[in-house]
Amino acid sequence: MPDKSKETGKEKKMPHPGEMTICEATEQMLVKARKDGVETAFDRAATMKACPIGADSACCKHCSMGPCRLNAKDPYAKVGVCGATIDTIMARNFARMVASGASAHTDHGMSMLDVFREVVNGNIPDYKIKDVLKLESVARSVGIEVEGRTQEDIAKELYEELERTYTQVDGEIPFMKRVPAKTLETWRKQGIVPRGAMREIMELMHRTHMGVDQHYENITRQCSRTALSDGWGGSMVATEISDILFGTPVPVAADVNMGVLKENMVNIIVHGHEPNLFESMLESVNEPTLIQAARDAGADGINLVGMCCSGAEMMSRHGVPHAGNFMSTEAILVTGAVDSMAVDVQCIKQGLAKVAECYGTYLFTTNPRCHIEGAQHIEFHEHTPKETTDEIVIKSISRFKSRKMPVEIPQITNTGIHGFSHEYINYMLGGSFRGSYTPLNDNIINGRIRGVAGVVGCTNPRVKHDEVHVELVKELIKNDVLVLQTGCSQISLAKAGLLTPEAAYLAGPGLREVCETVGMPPVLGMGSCVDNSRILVAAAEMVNVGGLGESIADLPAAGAAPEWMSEKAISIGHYFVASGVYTVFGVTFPIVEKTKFHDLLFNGLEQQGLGKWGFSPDPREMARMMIAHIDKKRKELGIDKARERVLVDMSDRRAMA
Ligand code: SF4
Ligand code: MSK
Repeated sequence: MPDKSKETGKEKKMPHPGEMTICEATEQMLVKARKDGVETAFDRAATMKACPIGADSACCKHCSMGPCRLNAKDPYAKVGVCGATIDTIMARNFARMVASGASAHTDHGMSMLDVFREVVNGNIPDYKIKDVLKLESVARSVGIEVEGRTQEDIAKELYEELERTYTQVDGEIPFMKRVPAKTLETWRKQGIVPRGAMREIMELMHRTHMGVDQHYENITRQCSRTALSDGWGGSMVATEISDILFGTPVPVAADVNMGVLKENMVNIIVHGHEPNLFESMLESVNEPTLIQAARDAGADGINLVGMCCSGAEMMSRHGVPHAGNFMSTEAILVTGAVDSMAVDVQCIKQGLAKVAECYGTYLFTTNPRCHIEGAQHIEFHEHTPKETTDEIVIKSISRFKSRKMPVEIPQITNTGIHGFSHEYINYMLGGSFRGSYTPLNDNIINGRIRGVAGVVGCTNPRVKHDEVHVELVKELIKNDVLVLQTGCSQISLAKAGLLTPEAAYLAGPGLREVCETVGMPPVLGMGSCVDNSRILVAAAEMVNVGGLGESIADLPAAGAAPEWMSEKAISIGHYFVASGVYTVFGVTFPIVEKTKFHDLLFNGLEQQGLGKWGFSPDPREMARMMIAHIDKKRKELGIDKARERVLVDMSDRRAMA
């Protein structure tokens, strides 16, 4: 590709793709893209320097008296034209990232709830309630009586109840019933229990308008309330309703990486976040008439593949192969083997349109919220889902027939086990009669497992793709920390081969023993980025089972998003922090150090009984910080010295009597 830095007269050597990613398939395609003269986000990140003032969040453009730029090196030297201080400006910018991220998850969850209502009312014959047990357990968890009632009755009441998550203007959202009592008590004391997601997001946008909330502590409170309405609201509803409609994941072997594309098949990729489109596409590619049409076109069949988060969800539920995470979505089109990519919402790079055009691949947008200039829009209607997906399959077959570009598919595939829902972990550890988290807590108490870490989030071309995720997770499991994963991070580790039971050999002796006994990987993949709510439910369950404190903040646990890039990631990070979890981000942290707002996020919130933020771009340092926190919590719980579980025998029982 042309080196733009030369055009502008500034000499800047473009790094070799091998310096930009550890994913060999992505590297191979980036090399090919350069040969083909095709530009990707990796190239743009290398030539476009990030704005340092924006990176520090030291600028404000909330009104036309500005934009105002403050000096990150001397943050209290200046204020904005209106007098806004660096703390106000940073808190407002940070809060707006949370508002945007939370609204993405909330709107996704609301779409799922719309589908649920229409299915329950019998208006979408193509979908039905697949998981009745999950329907009942979610209903029970929000206080709905299920005994002796019809499925339809329960579902209707559950819809009414969960709608409050979004529309309620006062009171507490339904899933507050799942929060451990002491955590909830802290939130009530702080005034951060969410009323309804729409209200919280609206209020946060209002408060961050010019001339409204100008105290960073008060802005942060509403920021926490909004983030909690995402994690325990919008995201949790999205996960639970998707499980009810399409099935709760159980472990399944699935292939990951670009080798899942097949040269002699019609390759269709679905990329985005909402499972509806993908579920319907799965039906369409199994339609005998369409399979025959593909054969008539000379193909061996139709190959459906996922990417990004809806891909992670479909892989977890159905074992659909997954071609790669966020930073591989342009690179995969360079194979020339993709006949179409259908997208819905979130993390869809506009750059895909240009790359797709270069390789004659169809790029279909399907959601009314997401059109892209240069892409074909075929709207997906929930009431007639197969009309859209059938049309996409037919167009993909026509592209296969007229493929002009040479095809080059990196022959790399990694098989792993995915689909560890909270419900399955419960069953896996305790069996069907004694399903519970007790064995997990016991193994944490006796020290075999040092603690639990959630490693999640995006990939980002500002760091070496996949490397920070992989190095961090390897370091954590080596130190006996069990890792839970979602989203693009899960795909990074799957490509590194760590989502297999055999990867236990990389774990410390305690974690390794537990993994070998249960037959589980040391890294458990739980699904997409909205499925981070599964980690919240697991954390609540660990508290409820007992022995590890009374609130989520007491748990020997930590979280990380080592290669984050999206506003959704900031919302996720903040709902984990507000829930009581120490959460470490990599790449960059969008505020200025040595300011009052920084101190509040990195220390003050913990003193209020919540969690706290941490930052390091270095995976080993990140692991050290997380492990130190886990050890601190173990000490506070009095379990810092490894203890074997004492088995109670008959003489002990007699002594107790
Ligand atoms: Fe500047 Fe204040 Fe306007 Fe922001 S709100 S742009 S700090 S004058
Ligand atoms: S897709 S939000 S890049 S995880 Fe959920 Fe991946 Fe991050 Fe998007």
